[in-house]
Amino acid sequence: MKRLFFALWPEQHIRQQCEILTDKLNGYGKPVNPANLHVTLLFLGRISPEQQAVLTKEASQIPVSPITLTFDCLSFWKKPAVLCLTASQFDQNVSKLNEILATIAKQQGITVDDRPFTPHVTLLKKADSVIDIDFAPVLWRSDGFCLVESRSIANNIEYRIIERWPAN
Ligand code: 2AM
Repeated sequence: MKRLFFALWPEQHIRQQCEILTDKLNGYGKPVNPANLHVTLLFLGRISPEQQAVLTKEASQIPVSPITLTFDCLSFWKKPAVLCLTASQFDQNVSKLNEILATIAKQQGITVDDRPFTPHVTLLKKADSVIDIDFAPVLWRSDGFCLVESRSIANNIEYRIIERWPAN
């Protein structure tokens, strides 16, 4: 069994922009390792090899359009205690992709988060307050999506891309 999720993975310059912003937030929480920055499309949880094989096959058949997200807000989410980048408006292609992936996952008996999908990039964990700073919006262009494995190694979280599907 592997702990898996679907995600948008940033190009290097987007990762760097997020990293610069995270540095500005120094002292407000625990920064996410820059190598781990991403937009979760759908969290799957523990998945068997059989489920993974079906998910991979189905995902490869999804028509994928390029996605552009403008992350122009910093949001503090009290319950998970995170500070993340969010978008005041966003490309409906990303919501469509989330919906299709959720449908595929449910067909495999996987329980998925049914709350409305909000694309975001978690920058700080263990955050405890709203932060009001000026920053240049992060333009996140994505030419595809990935299936990613999450592993806990010596108290650190490590993500490994298992498969990538480019936009058509
Ligand atoms: P995030 O997207 O808000 O940062 C891998 O664990 C990723 O899936 C994390 O980035 C995490 O949060 C997201 N995620 C969504 N739901 C989750 C859950 N129930 N448990 C763990 N991670 C979850």
